[in-house]
Amino acid sequence: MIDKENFLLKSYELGIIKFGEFTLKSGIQSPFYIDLRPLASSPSLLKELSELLLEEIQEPNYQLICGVPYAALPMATAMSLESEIPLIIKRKENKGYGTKKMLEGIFTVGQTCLLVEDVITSGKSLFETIEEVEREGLKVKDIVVVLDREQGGIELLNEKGYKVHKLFSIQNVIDILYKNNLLKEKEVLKIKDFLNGNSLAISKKPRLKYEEKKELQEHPVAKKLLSIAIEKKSNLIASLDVTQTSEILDLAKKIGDYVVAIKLHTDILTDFSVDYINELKSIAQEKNFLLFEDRKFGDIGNTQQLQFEQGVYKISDWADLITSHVIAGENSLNVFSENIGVVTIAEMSSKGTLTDVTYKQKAIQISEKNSKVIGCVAQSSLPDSLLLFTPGVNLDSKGDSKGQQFNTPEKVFREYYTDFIIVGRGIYKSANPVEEAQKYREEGWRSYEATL
Ligand code: 5BU
Repeated sequence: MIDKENFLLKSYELGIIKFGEFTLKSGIQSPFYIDLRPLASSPSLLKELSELLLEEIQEPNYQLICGVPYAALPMATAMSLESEIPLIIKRKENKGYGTKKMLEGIFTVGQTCLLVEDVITSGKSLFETIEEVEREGLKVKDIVVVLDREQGGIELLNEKGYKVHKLFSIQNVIDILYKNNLLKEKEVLKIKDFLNGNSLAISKKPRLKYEEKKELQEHPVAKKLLSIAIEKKSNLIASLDVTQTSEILDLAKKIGDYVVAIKLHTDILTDFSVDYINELKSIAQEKNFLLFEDRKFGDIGNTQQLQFEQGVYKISDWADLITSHVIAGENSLNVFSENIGVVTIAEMSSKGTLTDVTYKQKAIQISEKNSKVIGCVAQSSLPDSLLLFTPGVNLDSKGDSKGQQFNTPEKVFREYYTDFIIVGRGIYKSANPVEEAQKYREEGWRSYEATL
């Protein structure tokens, strides 16, 4: 058996995939470019490839092999030699003289033909080949492709009843290259953004407006948060990481008009009380902002439930939004109540965080599946269905001595298409928190509008 990963790594050395900025035939800007033709320059790799492709079809049921011109022709030839199943050749254009045949080779009506394709994107060239082959009275059941760009082609073919077998998807390729240190995390993120249809600078696709996001969201807290953003022209969440309830109440009154939510770490308070929470709730109501408890749950479901509902703080009684890690797996999120918006932590802002690309992808998968989750904390873009909350935002500092890394509002909107900026010390530590809150609100809104 040939090792697929090993095959890919050897092929990569031939330059079959390049990373950078490329304009595809369709005019789309892509962060990678694939050309499998150089494989034919290595007979040993071409032979390995043919064996891998033949192995993909567990129950061979074909009497002919045909490659989609041109890149798959040597592959189909090698498969024919390997399997001793005859090859037929599809012309790209007819000869213009003689027989005008589009298929060359010896075959009889009713035979089944395996199609071979190098890279599948929309499936257009495959559909053309299928049409020609079927017009000659042959049947197509199985199709084998080396690489799926994951842009919908396979689904279209499946819908029409063709069975598509793929050796690699672009995600597989990226994961393998990343694992082998051949791609940097930043490049991986760029490519995954592109594949998520969420590409930023790369495709120049405009971001969704808050109004459009509101339509996409089912959760009432997400809708409410977006409504406040639209109404106040603000995407600012102030993180009031102070230790006295009086400081929070004072700041909340002063800056409440400029924020969509106030984020809290209730467990750092030295004088928590139910009266304090009631007062904060009434300020929130009056000033129209939500209460966001940054509890970062990270335990098994049963413990999280106790931490959420019990103890001194009884978070479930008053929070509109909470943060939770997904480290304990998807079921650990089931304990939060329906009326609270869960924001999962997909990626942290601190230097050396363990939330790498793979972790983030898995966190997104869990978050997308769970109806209680309205979005994620992250430092890069997310699928449109999730709201993006970005902490580590400061206009005057690049970081602190304890690992925090700061970006400007402008950068996180331009590069990640964030939805909400979370600002802590930039506001509560400043000499004039009201002025700063106004400044971050304006800067955040201006940066959001610039990306539309
Ligand atoms: P700062 O003072 O602006 O650094 O405060 C940032 C806040 O966001 C603070 O409450 C952190 O606990 C919180 N935070 C963060 O900074 N980075 C993260 O990745 C996550 C939360 Br998750």
